[in-house]
Amino acid sequence: MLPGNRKVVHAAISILAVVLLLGLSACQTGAAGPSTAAPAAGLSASAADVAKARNLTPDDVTAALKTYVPGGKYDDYYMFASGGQSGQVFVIGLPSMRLLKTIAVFTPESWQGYGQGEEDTMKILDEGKFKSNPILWGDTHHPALSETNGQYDGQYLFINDKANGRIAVIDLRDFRTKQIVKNPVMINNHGGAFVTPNTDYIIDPSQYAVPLDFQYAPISEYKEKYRGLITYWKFDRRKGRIDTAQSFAIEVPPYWQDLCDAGKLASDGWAFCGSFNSEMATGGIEEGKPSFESGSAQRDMDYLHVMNWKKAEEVVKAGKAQTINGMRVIRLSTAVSEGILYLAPEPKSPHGSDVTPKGDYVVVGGKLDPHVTIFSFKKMQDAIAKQSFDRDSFGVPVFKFNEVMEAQVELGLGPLHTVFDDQGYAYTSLFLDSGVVKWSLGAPYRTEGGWKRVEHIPTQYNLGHLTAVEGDTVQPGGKFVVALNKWSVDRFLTVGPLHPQNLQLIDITGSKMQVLYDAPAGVGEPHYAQIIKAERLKPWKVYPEAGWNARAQAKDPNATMPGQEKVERRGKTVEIWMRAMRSNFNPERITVKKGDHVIWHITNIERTEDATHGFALPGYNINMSIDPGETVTVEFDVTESGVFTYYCTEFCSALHLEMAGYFMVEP
Ligand code: CUK
Ligand code: CUA
Repeated sequence: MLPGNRKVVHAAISILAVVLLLGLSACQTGAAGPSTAAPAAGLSASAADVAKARNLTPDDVTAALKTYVPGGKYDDYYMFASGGQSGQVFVIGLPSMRLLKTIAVFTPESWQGYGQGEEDTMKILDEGKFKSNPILWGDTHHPALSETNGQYDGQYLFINDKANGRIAVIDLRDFRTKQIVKNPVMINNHGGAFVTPNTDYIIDPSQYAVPLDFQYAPISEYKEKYRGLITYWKFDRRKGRIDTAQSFAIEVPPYWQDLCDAGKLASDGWAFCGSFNSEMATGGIEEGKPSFESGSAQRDMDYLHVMNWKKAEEVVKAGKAQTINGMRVIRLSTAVSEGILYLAPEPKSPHGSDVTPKGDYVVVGGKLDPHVTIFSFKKMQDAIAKQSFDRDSFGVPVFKFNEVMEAQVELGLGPLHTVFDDQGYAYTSLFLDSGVVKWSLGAPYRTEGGWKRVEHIPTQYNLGHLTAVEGDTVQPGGKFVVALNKWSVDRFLTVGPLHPQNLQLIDITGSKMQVLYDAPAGVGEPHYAQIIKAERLKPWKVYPEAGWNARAQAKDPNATMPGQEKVERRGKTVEIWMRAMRSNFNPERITVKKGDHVIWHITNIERTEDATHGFALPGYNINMSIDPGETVTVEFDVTESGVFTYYCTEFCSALHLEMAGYFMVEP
């Protein structure tokens, strides 16, 4: 559609909205019956009747008009939301809030055939194992889109697994996971993934301090032996992979490091990570000692970690890091002596650490403080120049709070995370007060009224993160905020004691914020999400050529085109090259012996959009999805004899049920 036409349509919609609203208000005041509500050109005369019959208020109708995306029309934005304990990523369209896809990341997913036998996906999951323990789930928290010059570029998505200290790489050409890296030194993480402005690094801080390298030390040696670790995973954009050999980490004190954000523009080359157990509480509630909950909330201040990662990169290149289990680690003493690590006191169990669009300030929430605290990057630099510090008990320089703090804004109870719009406003989630607070940024963002609370809108309920359109980039997009709520008491039909999470879409364009839509997520707890303009992505509709290997993003050496189908036996190994198309596999009969080893390649030669085939082999825990153009491989030992029927699991044509074959295993 031409932009001009689009404007006309928008204007028409606004007129419709106004007409509808007028009609509705009239109905509600009883001035006019529904049947006399003025019909607008092209609008069914019964629309007002529908609204009345369904008990919709004028606000409901406006919200519906703002979010409804007719079938066949596309959403304007993609939202990538963490899937929490599901270990996956949700792809949601905005403004409709329709769930478009769940990307399988840390957890096997059978529709996509992820981790259900298909070799490459098994290898990806296997990369994420801890020593010899396979790990088949994750606790995803923070998705991070790749950036170029501080703006989302729509190429890659990264996400952390808090539970097991891992980061995954997703390629946004095919929305599939390509790599999982397990931190070789640290068992958990939390504050990742956050990318530097050109995606040189993915920042990944640990959460709960432990001895590095999975060593054992009694908790009585907490201060001496336990540590935090902030890892900088090097991303090789050309290969689309994290390069573990070029990555490094910084050892930090055993405060429980929390969320990070990368500096940008003014603060490019720096990173900021909060923490919340600077008390170094070690728990022991069972022995009558203070619990972690109370022990870690004793001091008035915890520490924002301020790191010069460009300097750290140089120090590593100069060979001053120590390699631990393959990871180059800058030891704490080196980080201090080289001027890599500083701390800024931050009030009361902080959470969130969000850099403003120009990179000049860092906003920190306080779970037990009604304020957000805004730190000035320039003031930090001044303090470093003047060497104006205190020291913590590890000798790390600690800025004087009043010398680096720019402002504090009282917002309400439990401020957590902050995102930004294009008008110089910030939006902060309030966990305890269950709402979003809009507040204004000071100069240079807004010339008048700076650093002031503007407006509060309630959400249902217990809001964790919130996200805004490109709201953590150098150029936020405005328009929408999404509140990612933890609880949804009484919002939806009851589905047992485990309620859905509630994602609420909020319009921020008007003079007052308006909740437009509740989108329950019944598959895991989204923590953070990012919203990107749809036009920034260039995803494939089918793989570039038939015989494509999705992991390598290249032609598969075992691609099997018509006429190339075959079965070969080499000793006890049987290798099959199979072709799939509507509506048959070739070959359709395969005979092996119990005790054989099978290597089975299947190529979907279809070039038609969405002509996906599945492949299920019962009894062997195998299900694959073979997307249009894709070649997949499965390998297994033939442990049971009998007659097995393989079939296509995707209803691909009228004769899809006939897309089947026999796998005969002789005793
Ligand atoms: S944390 Cu979940 S609400 Cu993991 Cu970002 Cu704050
Ligand atoms: Cu192919 Cu069903």
